[in-house]
Amino acid sequence: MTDIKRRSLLAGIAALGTGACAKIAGSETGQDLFDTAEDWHRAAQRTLAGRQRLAPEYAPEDRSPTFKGNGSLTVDTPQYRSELANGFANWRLSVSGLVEVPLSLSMEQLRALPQRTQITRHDCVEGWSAIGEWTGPQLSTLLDQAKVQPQANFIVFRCADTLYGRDYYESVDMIDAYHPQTIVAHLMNGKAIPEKNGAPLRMRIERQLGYKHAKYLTGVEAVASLDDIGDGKGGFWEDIGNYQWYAGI
Ligand SMILES: Nc1nc2c(c(=O)[nH]1)N[C@H]1C(S)=C(S)[C@@H](COP(=O)(O)O)O[C@H]1N2
Ligand SMILES: [Mo]
Repeated sequence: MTDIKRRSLLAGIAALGTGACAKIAGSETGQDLFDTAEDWHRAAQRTLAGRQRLAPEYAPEDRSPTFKGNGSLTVDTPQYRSELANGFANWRLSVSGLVEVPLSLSMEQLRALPQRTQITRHDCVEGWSAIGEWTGPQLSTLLDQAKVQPQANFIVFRCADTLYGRDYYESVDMIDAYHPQTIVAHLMNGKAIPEKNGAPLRMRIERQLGYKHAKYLTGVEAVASLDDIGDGKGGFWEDIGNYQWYAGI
C-alpha cells in the first residue's frame, strides 16, 4: 500500500472515530471500552472495505450497442478541432499540484504504461445506463509516478470543454483516486474514444455516478482542499447546485 493510500484510509478511520470516541467517553468499565474500540475498528474496516469494493464487470456480449453521449458532446474551440483532425497526436495530460514530479504525458506515453481493461455499467443520475469497455492506465500509476505529496487530499480533473459557459471539472478523494478501477481511458470498446464520449481521454471512476467521469481530460491536479477550485464545491454540477460531491454507487 502506498503512503497516500494508507493516509487516506487513516483519515477515513479518524472520521468514523468521532462518533465512537463520544461513546468511549461515556462508557463505564474497561471491558465496555474494549468492546467499543473493537466495534469501532470493525466498523472502520467494513466501511473502508466498502469503499474499495470493485464495481461489477461484464462480458463483451453485454456491451451496449450504442453508448449515448451526455453533457458536452464536443469541445467548441479551434485547438480542439485541430487536435481532432490531427488524431490527437499532440494532446497532453498534465499531472500537477501537490506532486514532487509534475508530468506532462503524451498519448503515446499513456499507451505505453500498464493498461487496465474493464467492462462496466455507466449510471447517469438522469436515469439512463450503458455498458461499455474501457482501457487505459490506472490513475494510481500516474499519481505514483508523479509522487503525490502527503498534504494532498483530493484529485481534481481538468477538462477542455465548457458547459453553460463554465469550465467542466470534477474531483474525488484519495480512496477513489487509488481505486483499481479508476482509469484514464483512451479506448472505448477497443477503439479510440468517440468525440461525443470525451475524446481523446476521459476518466472512468467506476464506483461513482456518471457526472464524476470527466471527459476531454487535460489534467489531473493534487490538492489539499477544494475551496479554491471553481466555486469550491468540487465539481461543475456541485457548483451549480444540482448534484452532491460524493456520488458513490
Ligand atoms: N468534460 C465533461 N465531462 C463530463 C460531462 C460533460 O458535460 N463534460 N458530462 C458528465 C455526465 S453528466 C455524464 S452522464 C457522462 C456522460 O458520458 P458519455 O457522454 O460518454 O455518455 O460524462 C460526464 N463527464
Ligand atoms: Mo450524467
